[in-house]
Amino acid sequence: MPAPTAAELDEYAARRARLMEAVGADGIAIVPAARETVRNRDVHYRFRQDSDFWYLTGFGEPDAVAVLAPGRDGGAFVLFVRERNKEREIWDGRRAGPEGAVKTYRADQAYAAAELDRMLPALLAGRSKVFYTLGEHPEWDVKITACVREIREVSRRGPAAPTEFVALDTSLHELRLIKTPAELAALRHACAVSAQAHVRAMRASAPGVWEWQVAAEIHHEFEKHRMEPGYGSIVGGGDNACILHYTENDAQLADGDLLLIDAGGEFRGYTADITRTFPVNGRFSGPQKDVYEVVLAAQKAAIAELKPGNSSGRPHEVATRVLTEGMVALGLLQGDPDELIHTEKHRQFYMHGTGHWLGMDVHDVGRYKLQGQPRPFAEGMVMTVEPGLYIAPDAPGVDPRFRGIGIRIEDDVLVTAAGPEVLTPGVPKEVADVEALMRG
Ligand SMILES: [Mn+2]
Repeated sequence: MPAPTAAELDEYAARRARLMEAVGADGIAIVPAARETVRNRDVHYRFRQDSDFWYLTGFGEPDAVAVLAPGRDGGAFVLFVRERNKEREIWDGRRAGPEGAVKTYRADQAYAAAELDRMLPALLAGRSKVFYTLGEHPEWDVKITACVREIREVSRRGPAAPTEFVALDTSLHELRLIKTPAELAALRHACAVSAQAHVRAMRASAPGVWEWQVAAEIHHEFEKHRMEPGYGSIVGGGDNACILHYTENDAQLADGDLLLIDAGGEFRGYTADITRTFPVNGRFSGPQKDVYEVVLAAQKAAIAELKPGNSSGRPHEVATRVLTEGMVALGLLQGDPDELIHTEKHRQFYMHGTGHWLGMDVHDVGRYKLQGQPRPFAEGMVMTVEPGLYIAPDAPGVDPRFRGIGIRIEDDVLVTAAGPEVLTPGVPKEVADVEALMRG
């Protein structure tokens, strides 16, 4: 994880201040960092910081905990971090230690992580609400709940014990849902490089090439820009495009097949999420083009709905409607589109949603519904728009020409006062533009 810039550190401080407004003087927020995960024997997976923790601190080490205690004597922002250790640092790399946490990361106070157990009772005492998401960090769940129980037992004599655990969904995750200009700058960069990676993948694709070789082109483009995949890249040729989360990427591309690529790079914590589907040999067949144009029309209609005040349920409604009308026109379904949607017949070929929030997590945080209704869009929200049609190779009662065609088109869209802004226009999606790119 890159060291934070001064501007980023200012931004993290502003985010903490905003979160503390929501937490209030009688509350406390506890946000653990990610832990390292064993890959095999004594090797770890590449470390990725927890998004909530990163959002608030910019601190890139595992096994830390951030505590935000508004009004606390000695300072509201307390970081618990790994201690410095000459021997370990020679093997595993530098550590900031408590001193670095204060100096570099602007903690008011910082302690060794091992001190948290000892200090937790004093931090929690007198706070009625604990903003902490139970169930995500089993180790901390045990410690924190045990500590609350302990305070309750002695609270007849001492300060009041917390009475409420509050998930971070309604506070921190609502902040993360609305992207700041700094977040959008990072996301725009992630989107631009990811679009470039898709262009490169289109150019590298041809009959006989292997899916993993195409994936390598994409990942090379990411790494050249100090990025990494924000999620497992999907590179699925032919029938594999009909497997929604296909990540084996181990088949050879065949002449006449389509290739579906769903891949996005992460830049300074923000990931793009782009899908394109194109012909391996550079030319759409008639049936491929027919299905593709339906998906593209659905995607454009859905994107147009991302306006402030519009229901965030609209893109899916609109996409489903256009796709279902298209399925009827192509003869994939028979009947009245409204009735087909009502009875969910469209789900045979379109079985997923049309989009999700996007940000530090590819399926980003933020509630989709308020009071049981899809929430309205607001400026600064970013959502993917990704309709598709998937006609299984053994789909019953389907014209054989359509069998095995899987198509998804996905862009990342920012809600602005002026309307939807597509952040990923750098990779073509019109039939003529895709074919021209692959000819060139
Ligand atoms: Mn997506």
